[in-house]
Amino acid sequence: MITLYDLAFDKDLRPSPYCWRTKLALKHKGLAWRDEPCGFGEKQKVAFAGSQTYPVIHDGTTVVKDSWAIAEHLDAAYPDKPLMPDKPYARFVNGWADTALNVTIFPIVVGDLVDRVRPQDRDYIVESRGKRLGTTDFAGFQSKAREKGVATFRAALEPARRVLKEQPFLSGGAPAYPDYILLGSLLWPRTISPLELLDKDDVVYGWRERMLDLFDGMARKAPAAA
Ligand SMILES: N[C@@H](CCC(=O)N[C@@H](CS)C(=O)NCC(=O)O)C(=O)O
Repeated sequence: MITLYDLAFDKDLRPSPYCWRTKLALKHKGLAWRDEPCGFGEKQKVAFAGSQTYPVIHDGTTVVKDSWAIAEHLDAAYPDKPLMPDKPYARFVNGWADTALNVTIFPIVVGDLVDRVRPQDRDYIVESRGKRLGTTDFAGFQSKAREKGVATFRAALEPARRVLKEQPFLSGGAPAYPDYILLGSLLWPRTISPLELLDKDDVVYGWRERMLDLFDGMARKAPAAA
């Protein structure tokens, strides 16, 4: 049985875009897992993997940290239903989401995110994210960032839009890891912020609807921010 160490917020919200990649990849493979929710202050739970971040999986005797390494492991260990039939394309989407997309999401939801961490993780998140932003006025920072940030985020989605105008999923006629990467990024704000980031007319909105329906609506049913 696989154990997944997944980042948990207050009220058991599960926002981590990287953990979402792994959960969707496991579902794609039809694999069941044991869920181990972990707070920011519970890194001792993943110390056995030498990791400071989530996700981590324990699969039999194999320990894997980092969502990309986990996807590679799953394709090697469970070759049916490949996650990455076109690995260079998947690697490109992974890098695009990490460096061009997630960075545009963080400033526009950081206040909502800080409000929803577990109470025992609040000091850690205030200190670590405060250092990153140069302020602990997260609400003020978020409000200022939204003035231009939503448009910046939507512009960053343009590469996906161009693909989704031609085909129903980033991976073609059916979803695969590139789609799970992008959905993970969009589930992050959906889980911790009431802000709707997508316009209903956006082709990405329609794609997200199809993705939310996958696996018996797993992502749609996941607790989201009120
Ligand atoms: N490259 C890593 C990134 C993982 C990552 O940054 N996870 C965040 C949650 S979204 C984390 O665990 N952060 C811990 C912290 O900030 O202390 C991956 O793809 O798994």
